[in-house]
Amino acid sequence: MGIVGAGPAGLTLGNLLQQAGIPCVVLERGSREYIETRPRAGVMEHRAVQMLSRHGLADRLLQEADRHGACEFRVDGQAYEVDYSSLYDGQTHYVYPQQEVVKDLVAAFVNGGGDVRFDVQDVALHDIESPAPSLTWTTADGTREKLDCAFIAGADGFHGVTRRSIPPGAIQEFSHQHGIEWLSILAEAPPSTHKVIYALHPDGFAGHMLRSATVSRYYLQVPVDDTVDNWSDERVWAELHKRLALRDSDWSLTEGRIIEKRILDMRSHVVEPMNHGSLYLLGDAAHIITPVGAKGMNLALHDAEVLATALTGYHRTGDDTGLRSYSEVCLRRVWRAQEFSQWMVFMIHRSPEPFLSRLGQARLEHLIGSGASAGYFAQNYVGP
Ligand code: RFL
Repeated sequence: MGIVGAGPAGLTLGNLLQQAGIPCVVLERGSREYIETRPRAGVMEHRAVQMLSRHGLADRLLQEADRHGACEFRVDGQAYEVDYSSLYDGQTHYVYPQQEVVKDLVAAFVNGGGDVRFDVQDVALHDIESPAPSLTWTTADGTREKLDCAFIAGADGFHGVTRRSIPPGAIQEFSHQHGIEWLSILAEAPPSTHKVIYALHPDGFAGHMLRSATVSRYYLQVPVDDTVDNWSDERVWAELHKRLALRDSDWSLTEGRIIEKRILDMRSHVVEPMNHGSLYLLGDAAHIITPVGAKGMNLALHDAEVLATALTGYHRTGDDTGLRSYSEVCLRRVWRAQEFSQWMVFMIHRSPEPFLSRLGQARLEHLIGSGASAGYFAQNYVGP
């Protein structure tokens, strides 16, 4: 098995295959240090954590992660809490930075004898429509190497090489630009809240996400085509203070050193089917979703589990039922997550079209005021 990409998807797959005794090699463009320090996600669904735990991959996570069962919507300076855990069997999110997930997965894989090649360049896929595909790449010292495999897993993210190796027309690509842009900010600041905050403000959405005791993530909706250069640290904090402010409350936002600022492309993209010949795509290589609802890494982990189960079944008995249904099983969850994310995007952003803006407001009022709507939110937010 050749796996391209050592992100959460590729490394989870690698670990599960290794545990099943299926030999695999993971090819990663970055260094080990790069992947272990790349901050991205932080919110994990309970099912994803249970899956990692079943495979002995969540020991540190279970010790260190915070658990969250409520979030807060702020509208016109008023706070509304939604206790989604109590609405969904007591299930909670786990807050654990993605780079820590990656660190744990690399350690488990390498300590178990796993083969990861870091710093590889120019990965190329060959004969993916045959039962004997291969991968070639250039090592850090310039040597070209080759791996013959039975299957290739494309876990190299949205901009990777594997999806682009599929001939045009063999897969269908669904893409949607949400017409919204966020500035994503990571700061060395302790969280100013115990729960995620979604603030709706006339100047645009603002979010306060939790990552760790010393680092927090924030989001600001910014005009489409805005650039990071327009956002000095002072302007970022001023805007966050303004949009997150509460009336009649002594709540305040704690500032810290900003360590990352980037514009987020609020785009969704899904590939159907998620396999072609001997190539199976997983995680962001097959689908991306807006960060609203915190689903991307969770979907990546689900894909990895489904693919590992299918490959293990095939390896043990020659039964390819799991491989044939891989794409369908994953896509059902992917589309459900896309629908939920879109539902939330619509609710927490004010549209330039006044009618749509009022519909979004009505959706939020329904969520805050109705048990049925809150139940839908809870189930999809914490993970179906
Ligand atoms: P990754 O993590 O992008 O890993 C792909 C790996 O492949 C390598 N690679 C290559 N290697 C070899 N050859 C090539 N040609 C290669 N091209 C790329 C890369 O170096 C990398 O190591 O994909 P994967 O594994 O599918 O994981 C997906 C997640 O990273 C992603 O969905 C999440 O980060 C999305 N996301 C969130 N997901 C959640 O579930 N919960 C969250 O709270 C959450 N918050 C977020 C997020 C994404 C964000 N950004 C940056 C878009 C917050 C943010 C700000």
